[in-house]
Amino acid sequence: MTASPRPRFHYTVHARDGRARTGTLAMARGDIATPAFMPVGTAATVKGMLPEQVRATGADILLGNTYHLMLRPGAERVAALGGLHGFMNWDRPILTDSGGFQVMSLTDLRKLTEEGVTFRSHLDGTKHLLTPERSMEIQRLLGSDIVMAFDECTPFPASHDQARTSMELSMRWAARSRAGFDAGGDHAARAALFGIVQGGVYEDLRARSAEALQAIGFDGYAVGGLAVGEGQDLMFQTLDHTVPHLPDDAPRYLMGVGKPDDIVGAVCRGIDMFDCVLPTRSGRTGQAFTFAGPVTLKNARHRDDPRPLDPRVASPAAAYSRAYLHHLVKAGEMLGAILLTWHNLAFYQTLMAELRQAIADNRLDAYAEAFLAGYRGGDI
Ligand code: PRF
Repeated sequence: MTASPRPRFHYTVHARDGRARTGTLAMARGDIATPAFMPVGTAATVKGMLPEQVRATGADILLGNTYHLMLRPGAERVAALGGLHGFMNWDRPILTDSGGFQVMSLTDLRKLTEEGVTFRSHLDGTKHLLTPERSMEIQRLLGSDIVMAFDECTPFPASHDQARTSMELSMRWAARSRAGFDAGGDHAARAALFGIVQGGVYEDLRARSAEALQAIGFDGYAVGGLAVGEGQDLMFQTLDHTVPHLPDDAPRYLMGVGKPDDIVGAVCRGIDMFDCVLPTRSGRTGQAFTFAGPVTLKNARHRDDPRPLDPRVASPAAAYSRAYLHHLVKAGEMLGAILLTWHNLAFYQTLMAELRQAIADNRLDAYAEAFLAGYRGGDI
């Protein structure tokens, strides 16, 4: 008997609780347990962590960025070196963002046309053009497992008219992304393509965007254009009216979210995948996430505290006192950033595992309520 080959992309829902689901996304490079949190590895590294250490926190998949990697070290160079997986020594799935969002948030002097976005590099000022076709080519050269369509993240606030024009452009770019991805030969046969719903906070536009994407057909559906300043209430409202327009049998990904309480609320509203720089970036700036809320380690109150950060979170940081972590952060020691990054990634993965279990046990509402009470009312 030969082992059956792994699927290109197969999503199985194991259990449901309200709108939430827990499942397995099976891909050629491995399984992804959902709801999933994807650590961000923008520059072909999750800052401060070895890939096997990131894996040990429970991560099944990483996020990489078209924008950063096209500028440095260059997509063609990564391809010549065997792709992003070999380059960074991570053999499990990688999802890559398509670049438009990063162009808009990291560069000035950019120009948006029907064709795509012209911009100057934030590194050296060189001029570049990113189009749906080039974004698909770069993500193919990187060897991405989950490719994101090229979109415009509509800024907040935006009038209905602005949000409609922007969403319609993203939908035309989604069709060009589909065609560009499908022309990718071998890579298209191994990888998956996700569409991105836009439409600002407007219910009719979100519904039209979700329908336009399904008419094109994607493996998964992302909700973009949220966590851009609208606030949690409006983000949750927008999810409440967007998720019902998405197919039930495909994974749903909320891009760039978020804080632990954002994730819990979005899982309750039917989201399956997340990414955010928060655990890694906060780790480098001395902030730790715990089930009793965030802890700012620079604060003098931790100077003599012998307790570890959080008894529920297993990571090498658990061997150290808050007093020691406070000292490392105050002294600007590298180890402080490493330990806090590790702890934060372990915290996020512990939260995801607990959410998956709560859905499987049909007690998600009670779990979410207890989580929020602890997280918002915590004594730290
Ligand atoms: N589009 C893309 N990437 C993103 C976003 C988006 O709207 C967001 C919005 N939160 C984060 N990352 N392509």
